[in-house]
Amino acid sequence: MNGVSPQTLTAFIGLGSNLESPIAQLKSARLAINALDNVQELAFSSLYASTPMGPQDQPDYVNAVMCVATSLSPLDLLHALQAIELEHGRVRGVQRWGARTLDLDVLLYGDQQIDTPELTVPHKGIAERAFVLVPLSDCDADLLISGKGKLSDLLRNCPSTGLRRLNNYESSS
Ligand code: A4P
Ligand code: MG
Repeated sequence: MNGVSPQTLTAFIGLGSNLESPIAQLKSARLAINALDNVQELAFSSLYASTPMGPQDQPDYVNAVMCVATSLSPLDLLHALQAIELEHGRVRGVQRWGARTLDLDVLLYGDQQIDTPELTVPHKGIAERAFVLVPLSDCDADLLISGKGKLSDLLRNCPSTGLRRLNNYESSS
């Protein structure tokens, strides 16, 4: 240790679930993320029900976005989130965009643009997905998305068909 603390950045995490009590999955994931070392919650969006992108023969999703301060590297954050997915019964690779108990995506990591085989940031598709943009806006409506522009402009160009805010989710899991 040289006494210099690692740099802390703001990251945004996308949460999604459409199996085995999705609302409970997201609540539990939020607790697990908060329990990580070097990760601190700054904001958490409303929960949203959304019709599936991809195969239609699967249940609707529940989606949310969490904003955190973290000194984890982008890859360490990804690996920590993947471990939480596994703890929540995630089974990978059966069908592209198929049903899942829990999906945790690194949407943004500061203003960094990362393009490696294991990690793409901003998350691909971020600009076209209402189930990502709307909850992102709950966390920070003035967000600038690296390489894509203002969140408010992206939202204006993204239809929110099939997205429904869950107002009473405390009691509806
Ligand atoms: N990976 C690369 N970049 C990232 C990143 N920024 N965050 C790699 C997370 N992972 C990233 O992911 C596949 C690989 O992506 C990982 O090994 C990682 O190294 P995965 O979680 O195993 O599989 P996936 O999530 O099925 O793949 P994909 O293509 O990333 O799917 P998406 O984009 O996550 O979409 N419909 C609704 N309504 N709501 C949803 O939340 N989600 C999906 C999945 C499909 N349809 C949906 C929703
Ligand atoms: Mg994913």
